[in-house]
Parts: sequence; C-alpha cells; structure tokens
Amino acid sequence: MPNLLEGKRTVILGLANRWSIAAGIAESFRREGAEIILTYQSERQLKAVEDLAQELGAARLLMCDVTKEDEVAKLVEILAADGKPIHSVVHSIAFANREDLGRPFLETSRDGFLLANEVSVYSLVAVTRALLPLMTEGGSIMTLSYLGAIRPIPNYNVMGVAKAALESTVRYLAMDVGKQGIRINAISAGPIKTAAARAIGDINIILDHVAQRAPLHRNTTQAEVGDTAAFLASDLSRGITGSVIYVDSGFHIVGL
Ligand code: IMJ
Repeated sequence: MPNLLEGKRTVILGLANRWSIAAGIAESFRREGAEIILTYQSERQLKAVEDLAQELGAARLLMCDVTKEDEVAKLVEILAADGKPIHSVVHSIAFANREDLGRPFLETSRDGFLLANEVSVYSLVAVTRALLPLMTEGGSIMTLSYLGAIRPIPNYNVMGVAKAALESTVRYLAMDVGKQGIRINAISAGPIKTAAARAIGDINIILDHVAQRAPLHRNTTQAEVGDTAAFLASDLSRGITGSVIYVDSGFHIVGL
C-alpha cells in the first residue's frame, strides 16, 4: 500500500545516528510520502545527523533537548511559523546513567532514578503538551518501549521502571488527547543493535537468545519498527490508542 502518509507532517524526536530507531522510522515515513521534521539532542550529534537527515529526505533538522522547556518551546515556535499542522509525533528518546545499567537495581540512586524518568518519561508529557496546539487536524503520537517495562531483564534496571512509567503515561495521555482526535501508543521493540544497545556489554548474547527463542526466530530490525510506526501514524490504525504494540518477533509471548 503506497503513500500511506501522503500529506502528513511528522516530527521525529531522538535521531542520534544511522542506527537509531528514529532513522528507521524516518525511512518508512519517507517511503510513505510523509513530510519529515527531525530533531536531535545537542551539537554533539549534529555532525552525525546532518548528512543523514538529507539522505532521509527530512524537510527540517532541528536541535531540541527535551529536558529543556525553552528548547521545546522554541521547536514549537519554529514549527508554528510554518503555518501548517502536525499530524504525527514520534518520541524515540531514553537515557539512564551508565552505572545504573550495570549494578543491582537495588543500588539505584535517587538522582539516577529521577534522571532516567525525566529524560525517558516526562519528556513525552512535555512534548505532547507542547505540540498539541499544532495538531489541529487530529493525529498520532508514539513512543518506544521495551519488554523490560513488564518483565525484569538483567541490567535494564531503572530503564525498566522508566519504561513501565512510560507505558502508563501513554494510557493517561490517551485519555486526555482522545477528544481532540489524537491517538497515542507505544511500540515495544525487540532488542536492536543501536548505539544505546551497543553500550551494554552483552547485547550480542541477548540478540542471539531472542533469535533462537522467538516465534519468528530472528531479530527485530529498525525497518520493522519503522513500518509499524507508519501504520500507527496512518489512518489504518484509527481505532488504536493507549496500546503497547510489540514488534519483537513475538518474543514477549514465550514462556520457556
Ligand atoms: C539497555 C540496558 C540494559 C539491557 C538492555 C538495554 N537490553 C536492551 C537495551 C537488553 C535491548 C537497549 N534498550 C532497550 C534501551 O532502552 C537502552 C537505553 C539506554 C542505553 C544507555 C547506554 C548508554 C548510557 N545510557 C543509556 N541510557 C539508556 O550511558
């Protein structure tokens, strides 16, 4: 089904490099004819994302650190000046302190807990509230989660607790934005070798484990997540809100 997203204007937050899930999503959206606005966190990412944004056919590449209220406001200001509505928003952002993804969860500091939740969870609330006034024709918001939200995964720790809060946040936001014809969902992706996953030591072991045990006997790709995101951004998913959709080769159903 070609051009699922023709005439739709999309903001994708969280592009870091070409392995980013955000890049896979942008690629699917581009194929389906969407106009794409990409955001990245800071100057540090700029070199890695400027060529990439062009390759992905992005109409705009804007810096936005979602923990900074003024940067979120600036993003909205720039987009509002275009005088065109936004139809979908993709939130593909998470962060926890490295040391909290290694030692026992029990050792998580107050600051580490708050940081993970500020960056990975509250940012969805902030971005949703800020972009809502531009979503005048209704639309679709989505975020990325992981199985560690509902089942303890070794070392995922504070990120798992943050993803649980993120999935709950999706449900509460769904109640608030539904009356404006806006849907919000989460995609729970299987493990993918992104920079965020590479940073953990045993990602290859986890990837092999999933490929051996999952019903589809393979790992999840950015393209698979991108295509589900395109579905969620399109009118084909118009009856779906507040959901967590698993794009994980079916791994989450496996009991033993
Ligand atoms: C991350 C940590 C522990 C186990 C993990 C992951 N598994 C997977 C991930 C099994 C698949 C990747 N993932 C789903 C994430 O959400 C990663 C988030 C993340 C990664 C880092 C690494 C570098 C850093 N902070 C981070 N914060 C969040 O400093």
